[in-house]
Amino acid sequence: MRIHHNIIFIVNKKGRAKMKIVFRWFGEKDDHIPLDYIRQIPGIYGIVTSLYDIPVGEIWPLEDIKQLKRTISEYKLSMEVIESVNVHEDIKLGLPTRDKYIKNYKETIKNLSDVGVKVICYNFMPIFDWVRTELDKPLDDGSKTMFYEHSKLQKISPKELINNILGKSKGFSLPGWEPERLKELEELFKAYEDIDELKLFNNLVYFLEQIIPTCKEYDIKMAIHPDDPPWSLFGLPRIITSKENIMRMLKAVDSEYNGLALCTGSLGVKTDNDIPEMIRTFGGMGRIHFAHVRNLKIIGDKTFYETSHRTEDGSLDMFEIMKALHDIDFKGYIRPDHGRMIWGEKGRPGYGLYDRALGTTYLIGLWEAITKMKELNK
Ligand code: DNO
Repeated sequence: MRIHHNIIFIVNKKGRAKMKIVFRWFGEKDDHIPLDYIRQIPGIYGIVTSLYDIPVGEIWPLEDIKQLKRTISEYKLSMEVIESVNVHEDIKLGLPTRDKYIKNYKETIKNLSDVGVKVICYNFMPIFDWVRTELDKPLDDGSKTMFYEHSKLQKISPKELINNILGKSKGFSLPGWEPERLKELEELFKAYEDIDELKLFNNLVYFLEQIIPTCKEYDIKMAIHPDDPPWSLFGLPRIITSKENIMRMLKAVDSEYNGLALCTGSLGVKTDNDIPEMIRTFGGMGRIHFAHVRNLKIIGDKTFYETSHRTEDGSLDMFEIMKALHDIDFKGYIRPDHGRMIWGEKGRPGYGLYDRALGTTYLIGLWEAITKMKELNK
């Protein structure tokens, strides 16, 4: 009877856990992991993906979106989260041409709503997206992982960083490191010379003020991804790095459609970011629409590597993170995030199958345990 009761507690009418577990996939052409494998991971609800060959700023054609959805649906997986619809640099820079790109962004929102997309993940980081100094650092157990060392970054130029990273990508495209985005590096750095944090923030607010009414009309929630890592790189401003500036951004356009993709790994490398507390605050406001959950080990000042998802392996307490999500009754989308390369897998750095699948089952295990402990303690 008790077991029966607990099952009712954790699943909704359609028999799914309340949080929806999704898995990032890079499309048939560019992902070494078949959808058929992903659907075999216990508890997977859907796929998080993107149209990778549409240049940033252009409208995503409805037919291409439908095709992508058909491919994913064949495996009985949902496609309700897009990561990412990237924001054109002219919008971040606040150039007069931004209005054209914002108009296009709205068209893309409409087209995505047509196939049932519910959340768009995006970021507002100048030039670079996520940054690491090494993609395949060997760990003691023989696995390989991504590593960041700020002192090393300070000694190299942006160009050297790009060569190091793209040279190690094993032929896979890396999200945020699209060559066309990086080819005009010098001009871009010049354009950002007089953009400080406040100007960048104002440009973000301008963008949101324009698009949020469209999101509301088409029922698509925006989820901004925090800056990874959450500090300035090469003198470029970064503005989604802490509880205070995330709150400022949410308040500036105060709509549930203006939300957050809470990424534990991005925010968690700064020790004064209390992730469970952020989850309670922003989740309590109904503004976390998507969560990326992973662990990492801080080994020095602005120096860290990515670990397995397990609490003992890293610096973040995964139980506390999942408990905070549970306490706010999180019903949004959650995905395991970067994993190490294990068992000889050759794949896109951070996005192998095996370690992310292990991460998924670990998160599900924590969720189930928290649910049942709460029931027992009632
Ligand atoms: C890296 C990812 C990011 C993320 C974007 C969202 O692995 O977490 O590239 O997808 O910042 O726009």
